[in-house]
Amino acid sequence: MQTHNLGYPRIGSRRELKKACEKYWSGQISRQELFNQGYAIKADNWRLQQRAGIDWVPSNDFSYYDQVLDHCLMVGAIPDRYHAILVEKKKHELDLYFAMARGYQRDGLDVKAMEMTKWFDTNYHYIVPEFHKNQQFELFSEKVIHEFEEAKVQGILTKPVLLAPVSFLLLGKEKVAGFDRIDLLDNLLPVYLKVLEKLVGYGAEWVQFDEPFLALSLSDKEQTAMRRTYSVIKKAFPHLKTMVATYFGGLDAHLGLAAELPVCALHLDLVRAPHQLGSLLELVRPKMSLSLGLVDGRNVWRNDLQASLDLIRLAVNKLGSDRVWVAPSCSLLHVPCDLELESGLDAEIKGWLAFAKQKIEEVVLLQRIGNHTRQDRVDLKDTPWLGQTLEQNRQYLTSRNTSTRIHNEAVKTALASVLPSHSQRSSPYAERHKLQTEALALPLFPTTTIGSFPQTKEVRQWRARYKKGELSLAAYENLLKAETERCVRWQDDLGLDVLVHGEFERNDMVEYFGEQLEGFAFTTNGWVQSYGSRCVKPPIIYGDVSRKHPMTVDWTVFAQSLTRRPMKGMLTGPITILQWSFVRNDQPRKDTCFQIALAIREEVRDLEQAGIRVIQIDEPALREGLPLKTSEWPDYLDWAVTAFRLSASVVGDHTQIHTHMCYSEFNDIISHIAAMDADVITIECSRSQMELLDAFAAFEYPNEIGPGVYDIHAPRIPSSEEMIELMEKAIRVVPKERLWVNPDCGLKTRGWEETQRALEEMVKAADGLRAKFARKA
Ligand code: THG
Ligand code: ZN
Repeated sequence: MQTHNLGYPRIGSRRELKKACEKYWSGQISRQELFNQGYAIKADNWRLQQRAGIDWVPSNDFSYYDQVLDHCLMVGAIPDRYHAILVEKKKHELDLYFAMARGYQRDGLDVKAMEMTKWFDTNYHYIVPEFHKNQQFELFSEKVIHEFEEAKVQGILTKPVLLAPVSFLLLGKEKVAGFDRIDLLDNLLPVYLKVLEKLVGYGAEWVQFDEPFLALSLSDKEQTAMRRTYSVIKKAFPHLKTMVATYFGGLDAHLGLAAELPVCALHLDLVRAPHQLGSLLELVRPKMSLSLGLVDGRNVWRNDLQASLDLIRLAVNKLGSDRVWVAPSCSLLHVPCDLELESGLDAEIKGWLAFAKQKIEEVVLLQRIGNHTRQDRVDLKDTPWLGQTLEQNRQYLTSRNTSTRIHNEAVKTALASVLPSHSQRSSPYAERHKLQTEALALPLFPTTTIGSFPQTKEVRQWRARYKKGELSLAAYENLLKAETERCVRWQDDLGLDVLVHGEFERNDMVEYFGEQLEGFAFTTNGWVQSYGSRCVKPPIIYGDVSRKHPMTVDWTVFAQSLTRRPMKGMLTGPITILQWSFVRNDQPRKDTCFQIALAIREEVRDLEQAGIRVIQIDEPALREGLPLKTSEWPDYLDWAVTAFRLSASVVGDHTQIHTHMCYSEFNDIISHIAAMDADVITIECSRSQMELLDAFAAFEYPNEIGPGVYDIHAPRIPSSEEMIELMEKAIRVVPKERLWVNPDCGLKTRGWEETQRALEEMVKAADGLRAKFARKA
C-alpha cells in the first residue's frame, strides 16, 4: 500500500506567502525576495510530508496566485491584451502573471484582470482561462518542471500535479461565441506532451492529472476527448505512471469511462462518495490501482480510522495491497495548515479536529494500520502502539458523539416545534409595500447603502489592540461609537433615505456572528486561501447552534438614536453563515442551517422590538451553496429558501426586510430568489450594465429591487449622469415604484474620500430621477 497527497496549502502556516506577495506588489521587496519566500514554503511543505511518511509528495501544487492561472501560462493561453507587458515593456514572466491576475495600470498601460470564479463548490476562486477559435498553444512557462527539479535537488522525488487538458479547457470560457473550447484539445495536447517529455527527462515517475469534471456530467464529446487524451499520453509515454485524480463527488455518471482509462491509477473521493468504491472495484481494469481518498480535504474533522479501514480492507481484499493507495479526498488547499498552532482552542474540541498537517499524519497512520490488515481483521499484536492509536481515535469520536457541548436539547426542541407558518409573512408583498412606504415615509427611488462603510487602518488597529489587551473594552467601544456617530451624521447630512451604522465593530461578517453564537469555535490562525493573497478564517460549527444574547441590537439602537431616518439592522443570513463555515459532519447541512436560522430569527425579533423598522439579512452565498450536481438543486433551494424565510418572517407587515446578494447569474434560480419574499433585494448590477435585471424582468419579479448603480470594487468615481443612465435602463424593465438606488456591495474596502464623493453623486442621481419621473407620473 502506498500513500500520497494531492496538494498542500501554499499560503504558509503563518500566511507568509500572502504577506510576501502583497509586499512585492507594493514594491517593498524584490522579485528575488518573493521567490525566496516561495522556495522556503515549498521546501517546508515537501519536507513535512516526506518526514511524515508520505510516499508520493506532490509538486506544482504551489502557486503564487492560482493553479489555473499557472496552467494558462504553462500552455501560453495568454490573452492578447497582455502582450504589450511582455513585448514592449519587457517585463518578467512573474509580472505578466500578476497582471493577468490583478490587472496592470502602470507605464501608460491600462489592462484589465482576467475573470475569477468559484472553484467547484469550494470557497476558493480561480482565474478563468480565456479561449478563442483556433487558438494555438505553446510551452510558455516551465514552472512545473522547475518545481520538480527544486524538490529533486532536496532529495525528494515528487509527483507533479497537472490540471488535465480536458478539465483545463472546461474550466475556461469561449471569449467569443461560435466554437466549442473542447475542439482546442488537439492544439493543446502537444504542449502537455512536451511538458511530460521534460518531466520524464528529469526523472519523474508518477504524474497526477487532476480531472475534477469526471465527477460532474460530461457530454459524449467531452468523454471522447478524455479517452483520447489518455490514449495519446499512453502512446507517447508507455512507461510513465499516470494517475487521474477525481474529487468533490462520485463518478456515478462515468464509472465505466473512468475505470477504462488507460492510466495506472485512479483517485476517488470516498469522503463525498464512499459508495462508489464497491462499483469501481468491480469495474477497474486489471493492473489499475485505486487511490482511496479517505481523509476529508474539505473539512476539519478528525478521521474515523475504523470506518476508513473498513474501506481499505474492501479494496485490499479485491485488488491486493499493491494496487491500493491511501490519500486525502482532495487537495488540502481547502483546510488550514496546522492545528498545533491553535493554542486558544478548547482541548476537548481540539481533540475532534485535524488540519492539513494532521491529515497527512492520518493518511500515513491508515497505511500503517492497513498494512496489518489481513483478510477480515486488523492484527496489531506486534505493534501495540497502533492498537492504542486506534483505541484513542475511537475515544475521540465517542467524546464528540456524546459531548454536552454538542447536544443542546433546547435547540432540538425549538427546531422540532417549527411550523410552516413560521416561514410565512402575515400578508402578501403588495399589502406590506403599502404599509411600509407609509410607515417609513420613503420617496420614489429611495437611497441606501449595503451596510459597511470604510474600515480604515485606525479602526483595524483599534480592534487589534483591543484583542491584544492593549485597549480596554470601554475604550474600544468609545472609539467605535464615535466612528459610528460620524458615519450616521454624515449619511443624514448627505440625505440618504435608509441609513446604516457602518459595521465598524465587525471583522469578517461570518466571523462576527459566529463569535457570538453558541456551537461555534474559532481559530487564531486557521487561514484558508480564498483567492490570490486573500484568505478567510472560517469558524467551526461543532455543535447545536443557539444565540446566547442579542448580537447587533445595541449598536443598531445606538445608531438609530442619532437620526430620525430609518436605520437598517444588518444581519448575515443562515445560508451564508453555513456556507462560509466548517460545518459539522454528524448531521445534515440542512439541520445546521435551520438552527442558525432560528438564532437569526431571534435577533430579527429583538431588533423589531427595539424599534428598528428595516432589517437586512444578507445572503451573498445563496448561489454558491448550490450542489455540484443539478439533480440536487431543488432539494437544496427548497430548504435554503425556507431557512431564510424562517429567519425573516417573525416581523410584522410594516417592518421591511431587505436582502443582499453579491454575485451575478440569477437566471436559473430567480424563482427561488422571489420565493425568499424579501421586501427589497439589492444586487450587483453595474458591471453588467443592468443586464442582470433581465432575469428579474423576464420573471416579473414581484418585490422591490436595488440594482447596484456603481461598482464598489474599483476605485473609480462614477458621475450622477452615469448612474441616472443605468437607472433609466432599469426603469425600462422594472416599475419605478419598486426601484431603489444603492451601490453594488458594502464599502468596507474603499477609502472615505472616494466613498463620500461617490455617494454624493448617487444622491444627486436619485434627486434627478425623482425630478424627471415624478413629473411624468
Ligand atoms: N467572508 C467569508 N467568505 C467569503 C467572503 C467573505 N467567501 C467569498 C468571498 N467573500 C471571498 N472574498 C474575500 C474577499 C476579501 C478577503 C477574503 C475573501 C480578505 N481577507 C483578508 C485578507 O486576506 O487579508 C483577511 C480578512 C480578515 O482579516 O478577517 O480581504 O467576505 N467568510
Ligand atoms: Zn455584496
